[in-house]
Amino acid sequence: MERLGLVGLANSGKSSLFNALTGGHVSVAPHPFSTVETSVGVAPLPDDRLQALARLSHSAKVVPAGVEFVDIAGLVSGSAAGEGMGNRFLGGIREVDALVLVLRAFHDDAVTGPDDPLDSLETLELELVLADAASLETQAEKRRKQARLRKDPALAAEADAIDEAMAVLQSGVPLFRSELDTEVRERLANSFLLTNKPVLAVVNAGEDQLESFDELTAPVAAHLGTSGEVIAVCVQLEAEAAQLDQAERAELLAGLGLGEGVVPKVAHAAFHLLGLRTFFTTGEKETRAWIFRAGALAPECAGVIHSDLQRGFIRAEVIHWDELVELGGWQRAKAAGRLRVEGKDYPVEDGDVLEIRFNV
Ligand SMILES: Nc1nc2c(ncn2[C@@H]2O[C@H](COP(=O)(O)OP(=O)(O)O)[C@@H](O)[C@H]2O)c(=O)[nH]1
Ligand SMILES: [Mg+2]
Repeated sequence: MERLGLVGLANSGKSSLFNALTGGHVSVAPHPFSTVETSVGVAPLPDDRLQALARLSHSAKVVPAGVEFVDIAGLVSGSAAGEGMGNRFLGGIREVDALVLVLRAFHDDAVTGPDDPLDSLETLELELVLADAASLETQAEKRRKQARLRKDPALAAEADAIDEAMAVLQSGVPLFRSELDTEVRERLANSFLLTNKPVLAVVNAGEDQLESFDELTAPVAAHLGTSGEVIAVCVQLEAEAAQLDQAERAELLAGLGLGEGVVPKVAHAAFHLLGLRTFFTTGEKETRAWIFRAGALAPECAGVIHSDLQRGFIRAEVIHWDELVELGGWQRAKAAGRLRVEGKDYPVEDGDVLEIRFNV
């Protein structure tokens, strides 16, 4: 499953956001290093299309898609130089697919740490930049040596990309905010750099800041430009709401003018950041959302359900979810001749409902 890492300064609200996203129960405390262990949890992706399909099929079960989040300890200013717990624990997020930068805006004298989102972002960027620069330090030379030995131009190109990245990092700029070509950034994939990942910023607002979401996000949005989306969330409130049953939660959040809450928006933004799409399977047993990468072909999508379905893939019967709902169900769609039969080279689209024919 695709994974996002939560990064932020100590006490920015990462563990609280993790709990709000995953309904988990990670210990949350006003202690800079309360999160020593790395936690991984799945955030379900709310999707109205699922409910519509489930009603149609009288499904006994509904299974939403999910994205994984990783919660690690917080950075403090100077982590790269060994302050706090140092930055060792960043290893826990080297291999995630994207980062969520958690930036504190809430004021609370009882909770130490900075509470200006833009300041926090700048400190955070610097620590990540220093961590990346340190991990790249000896790599360009190693690649060049390997390139010579193996006469491999791809390794030489990688060494050049590392040099380019190093120059950017040395100017204090994280790669996600740099002007490096996508091609260069792709060549750095083997280096597992923290700042070479797509980012999404979450500004953690206090309950007394519900009216000022726009003012709180504006400076961060200006700083990130097109490099990343910014969403304001009152994390603590939504983490508490996540512990309630659905009706109580809806009442609490709607009462505060937060609609269904902002956390689902964070999960959706994360999903899009990763270039992911959803297809569905539906029947009496269950209606389920499955995740695939934009552009994936039918057999690969079948493989998301089960490897046998990919191995023995024959064809897929396909219809877009809204057409299926409009026609009133699978049998009616079939009778109306509206189910398409697609082969191995069909690029699945977001919102497709699939039935896979296979033989193993
Ligand atoms: N007042 C207030 N406190 C919060 C808010 N969000 C988090 N906190 C508190 O800040 C402390 C640190 O939160 P935590 O999620 O553990 O931060 P982490 O260190 O980034 O994982 C906890 O005591 C939380 O209750 C908020 O929106 N308002
Ligand atoms: Mg924590």
